Amino acid sequence: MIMDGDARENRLRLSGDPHRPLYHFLPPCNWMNDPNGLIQWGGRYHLFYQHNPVSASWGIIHWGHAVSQDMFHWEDYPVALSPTPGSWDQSGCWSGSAVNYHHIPTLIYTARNGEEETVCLATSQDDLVTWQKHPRNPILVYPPKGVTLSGFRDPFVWQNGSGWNMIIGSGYPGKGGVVFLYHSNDLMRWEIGGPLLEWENLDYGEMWECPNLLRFGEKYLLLVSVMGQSRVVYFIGDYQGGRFILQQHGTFDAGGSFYAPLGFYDETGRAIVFGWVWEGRSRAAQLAAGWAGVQALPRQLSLEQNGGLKIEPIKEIETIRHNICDVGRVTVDADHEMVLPFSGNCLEICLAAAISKNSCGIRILCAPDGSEFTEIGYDCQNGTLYIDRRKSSLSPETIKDLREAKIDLAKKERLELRIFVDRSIVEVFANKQWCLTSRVYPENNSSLNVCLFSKQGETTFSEVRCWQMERIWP
Ligand code: DQQ
Repeated sequence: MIMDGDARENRLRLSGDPHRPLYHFLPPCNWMNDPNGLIQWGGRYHLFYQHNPVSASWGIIHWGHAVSQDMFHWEDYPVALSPTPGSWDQSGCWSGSAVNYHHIPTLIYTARNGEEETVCLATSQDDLVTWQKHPRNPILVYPPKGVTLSGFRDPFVWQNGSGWNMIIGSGYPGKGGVVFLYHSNDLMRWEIGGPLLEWENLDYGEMWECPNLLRFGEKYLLLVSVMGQSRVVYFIGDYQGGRFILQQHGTFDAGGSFYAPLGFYDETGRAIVFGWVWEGRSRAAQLAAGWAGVQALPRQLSLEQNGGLKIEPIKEIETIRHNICDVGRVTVDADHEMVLPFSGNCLEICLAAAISKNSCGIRILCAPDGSEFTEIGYDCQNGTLYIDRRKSSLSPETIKDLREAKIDLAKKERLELRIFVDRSIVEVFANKQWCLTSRVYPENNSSLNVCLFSKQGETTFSEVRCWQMERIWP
């Protein structure tokens, strides 16, 4: 047992905060952003994360570390990487990945020295508890020669036969994002293989962070986080001769709060991503809370028969469900709402609704007097799924907006929603294809009611089920 005593105390100290999630991963206290170095080692899942251990704001970044058997119940480990004064990473140990190099656990990360970004490597000899930086760091110094880049960071490394590949996030200022590909035989000497994918306009920004390349049979999924647009874009296509041949692309999560995901394959071969869900309230409110940043629920990715992206929470989520309330089939009249016989702020709700010319959805975290609520709905006129947080909180410190995703239901296809509410985080999965992740901070402790609504016609919900979710923290 490595459990860090301070970590436990900090978790207990903050456990009374009504906005602190109960079944999502977050650090014991202070700041967290990107997931890093995800790897399953000897059956156990290791999650590293960008962490400022001294403040609930971004700053000099370390790698925090936690370990789990099921990706829900976590044990805090000591900080894995800290900046070394006077070295390449003295300004921060930024994002990167983890690999099993001939049975040696190895982290490959972005070292920040002022504005300079290089790639460094660290290994562990004590079962991933402490980490030693390689004496020959950095292992990659120069971006491609003769080009000006918007950044050069976030190595994602995978084994390719007897060799290794690495992709790095970058971009051309004023032109578009790019992902560079490198090859190595020993993780120490890298040769450039060229740009994996270049985007020749600014639709997707001018700097791509945290690239991931995941394989599904013959097809590949490339994820990048678009700096300045605060969104993650996915590309599906082929990978041939060191180039990504694009077939389709789009926004990975339209809720406006999900960023910098990192994917890995677990020992059963599932492709799973974690992602950073940032706060939706002022910096002052974050500092006052003493913590900031949550990891989204682990999501399993796969490709549909038709080549589309399939996204669903990992099945282990079902082990933290309890107290089901199965409402069954209900019809809500046009321009009416129906208060449901369950309530709470730590829930999973499953809904299925027939869609023709009706708009419908659910309001969660509703105050009894109607002063606060968050609405998740399908707008049949625009063909969009939305999350509306304009009335989510009476607090002036919180973001109030409406986020939407264009969704494409086949004729007679039901709208199927899985909605995870965990105090200040809401994750919506629609038809295993579209996601909306957002943060909300109701002020009123009794903003717990849930109701269905229908507009432009009645709606029959063929399934309405809810579980209370177990708290995973002390
Ligand atoms: N966060 C890290 C960078 C990465 C960014 C720094 C994405 O490595 O590009 O904390 O959120």
